[in-house]
Amino acid sequence: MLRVPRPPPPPGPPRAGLLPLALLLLGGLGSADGSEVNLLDSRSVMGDLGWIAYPKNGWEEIGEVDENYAPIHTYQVCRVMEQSQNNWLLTSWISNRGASRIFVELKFTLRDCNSLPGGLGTCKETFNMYYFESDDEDGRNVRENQYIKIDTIAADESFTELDLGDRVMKLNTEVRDVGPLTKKGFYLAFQDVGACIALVSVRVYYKKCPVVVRNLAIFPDTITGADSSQLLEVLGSCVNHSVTDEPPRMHCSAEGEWLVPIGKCMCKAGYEEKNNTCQACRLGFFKDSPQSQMCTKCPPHSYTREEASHFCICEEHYFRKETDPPTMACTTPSIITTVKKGKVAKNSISLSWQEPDRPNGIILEYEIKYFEKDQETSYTIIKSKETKITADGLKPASAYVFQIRARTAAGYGGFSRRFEFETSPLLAASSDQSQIPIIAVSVTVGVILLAIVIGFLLSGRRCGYSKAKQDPEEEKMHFHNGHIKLPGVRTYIDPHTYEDPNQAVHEFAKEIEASYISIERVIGAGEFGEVCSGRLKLPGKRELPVAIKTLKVGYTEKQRRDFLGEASIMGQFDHPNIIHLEGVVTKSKPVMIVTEYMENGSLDTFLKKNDGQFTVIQLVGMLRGMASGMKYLSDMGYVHRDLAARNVLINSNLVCKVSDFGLSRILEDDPEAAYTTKGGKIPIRWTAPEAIAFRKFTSASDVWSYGIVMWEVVSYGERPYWEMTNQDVIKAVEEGYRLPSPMDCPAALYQLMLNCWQKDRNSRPKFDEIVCMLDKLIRNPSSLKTLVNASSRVSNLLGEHSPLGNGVYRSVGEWLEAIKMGRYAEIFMENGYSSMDAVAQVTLEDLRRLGVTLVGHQKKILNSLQEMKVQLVNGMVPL
Ligand code: ACK
Repeated sequence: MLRVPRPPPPPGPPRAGLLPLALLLLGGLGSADGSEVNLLDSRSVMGDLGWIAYPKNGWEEIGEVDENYAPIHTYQVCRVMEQSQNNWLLTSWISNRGASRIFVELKFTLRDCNSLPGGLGTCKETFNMYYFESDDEDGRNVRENQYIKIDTIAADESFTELDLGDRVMKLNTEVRDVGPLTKKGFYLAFQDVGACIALVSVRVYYKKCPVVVRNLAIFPDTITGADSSQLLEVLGSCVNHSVTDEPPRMHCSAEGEWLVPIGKCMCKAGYEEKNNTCQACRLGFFKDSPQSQMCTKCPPHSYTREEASHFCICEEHYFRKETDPPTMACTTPSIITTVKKGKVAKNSISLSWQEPDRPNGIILEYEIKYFEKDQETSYTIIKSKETKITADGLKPASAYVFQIRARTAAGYGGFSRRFEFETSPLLAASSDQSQIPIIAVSVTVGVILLAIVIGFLLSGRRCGYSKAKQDPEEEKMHFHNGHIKLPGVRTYIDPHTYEDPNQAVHEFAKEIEASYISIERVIGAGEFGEVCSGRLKLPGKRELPVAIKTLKVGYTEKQRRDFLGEASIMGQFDHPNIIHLEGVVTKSKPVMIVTEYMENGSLDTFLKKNDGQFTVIQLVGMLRGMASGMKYLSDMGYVHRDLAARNVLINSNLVCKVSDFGLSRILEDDPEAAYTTKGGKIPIRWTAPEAIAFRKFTSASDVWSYGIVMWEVVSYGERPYWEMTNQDVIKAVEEGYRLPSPMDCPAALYQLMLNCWQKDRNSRPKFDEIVCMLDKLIRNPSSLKTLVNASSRVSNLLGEHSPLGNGVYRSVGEWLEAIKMGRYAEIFMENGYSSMDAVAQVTLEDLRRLGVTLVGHQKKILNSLQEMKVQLVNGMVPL
């Protein structure tokens, strides 16, 4: 607000009206800050102030208005030349609004007496301020001596005539406090005793500590205490959705400042602190108690239905015990708590347990893990549908640790606590008889061993395979360092059955610290990132060359899952012809899968590079290794689906190992992942017709693929079906055509290939039979000397006596009929051409001799034979 400047003062006796008001403004008039509450501010009163001045010739109000015509309430008095001045100015009643200590801020100018010519005798440079307390407005007319003096007010700066001329003047500001006040209000009075004063503004206020939220408690506006050193203790009240055991406190100082907070409120369950308020936990988050700081994400298998949740509800079929903290994941069945020891023998312990109280769905099976005490890295898992098992094959007088968990449709529950039981001692008899049982045991063990060896040899000779006798309700797997150890009924566990893929990877793969790995060079590109070679040095182990598959940066969660899925599969296998997983790096980036290093890389490339370089026995050795690895996988119940030479690795000793256990292929089982012909996920040339047609992937379809790999090996990496399109391959195979024998292929091997490609998958050999057959060939190398030669290839082509005896043209008559030359059938038969084998040798001379004299007929017959030969040479053999 800009005030209208007054004109310069006229000469003559000085009057307070000579004040340079414009300058007053420059000095600033001040205002209440946040902790001051005005009770009166003369500058902001628009109408009459209602103040009383007496005697009449004392204080006078200057009738100025500002540019907005608002009155400027300035009182002045300047009776400096006269004796005995006693001029009073009384304010109107001022309510103290409950404050017991108030402040009065005066802004005024005061004339320097020395600058007054001749006025020195009577001129004063101070004035007095008084107050009088009253509960109402009727108390103003009391006697002067009833007013209580607050102070004599002197000016810090007084002005002279010169200042007036220069229009330079400083405004004085003086503040006095008054208290304690005991009534509802008061008057102020200003007494002039002969000074030249202009009272520009009077502001009366009290101080308060303003409302504040501290430690989640609201502390209200608090008027400071009556005493200037008093601290008022104030109780806070908790903000919405917060609680406390003991109300928090703070202290309000006389200056209107909050000091020394004590105690705090906490956001109640379901709410968390944000910007001094308590906000509801979002959906999917919870906070179980005021003591918890923040809302946390619902643990696995739980959710919230509403905001501000105290806990998360378990998903259907998932469960959390009442005694479990709400931060605990919901699991499937509740945990088995009671396990009882049954019969204990030297080598076995029988156990039984109670079904969990709340199995949370039908229990499909129990998994019993046990190991010799302190030997946890080597453990056995038995699966049982009953609530009892007998663990056998144990050591006498040894302690074993058992843990049991249940599985429902929703997955596995947690393992029970550990139960420890001991087998009986080996010798129960007294010491003097001890030799007898030892001898007896030795003899028995000897006999058993002999029986095992004989049994093994016999079974080897028969090329047979028999699973260990076992309770059909039980499955048993042995693990060592996380790897399945001994044969028996072994089962591959699909990582998809794990709700949390990370759990699967950590169950089957060892976590390796990245610092133990040194990467040397990039050796190729994998589906998810680069493949490198390097070295692995685990503490206390010797350094190993390794291959390192990396997951490229910027991967999606699904890619990470699929990438590590391979490790979860590979980690379950332990076989010399299956690529061995050393471990994974998941705790740092890049995520890596570390496997044994195979010096010669992938088999297809290796064979192409070394065309014709190996003996047949070496090739059969490679095939035998792969068959053995595949037998292991099929025994585990694992179907590879992508067996091909490119997915087999070969090391410097020419040992072949099956590799590539990517998860994505298995996703084909997902009805959503439809089979596509456009370079889709099914490797057509290697895949059995039933797998292509209706996705019947089995170990028998792996056998088909194995036959194709045999063909790739013997042909040193030739591409199956050459450049034929996938569609043509599907059609030809459906119509019964098969790949021809590679050049110089031992007949026995080609026979085996054809067997693998039987349309009826049940007629295909099993991997154990393949291993057996290849072993026989290796033991008897001369059996590999008979090669499939051109004529036998034609013989195969023509069917009747083909290795499978199942040709397209089942008789000479049928063939001749097919080419409309049926009239010669009899002559052919009469002349000894009764089989397609024999017909395959027919020449033009033979035809003439047979009486086929028409050149057109000769051509037709010979062309048909030639066509079949060309088909053969081009690769297709009709079965
Ligand atoms: O034919 P390669 O040299 O053999 O090129 C591929 C490449 O990485 C991409 O897969 C090679 N490779 C994969 N795993 C291994 C391994 N364990 N040892 C050696 N080379 C490997 C493969």
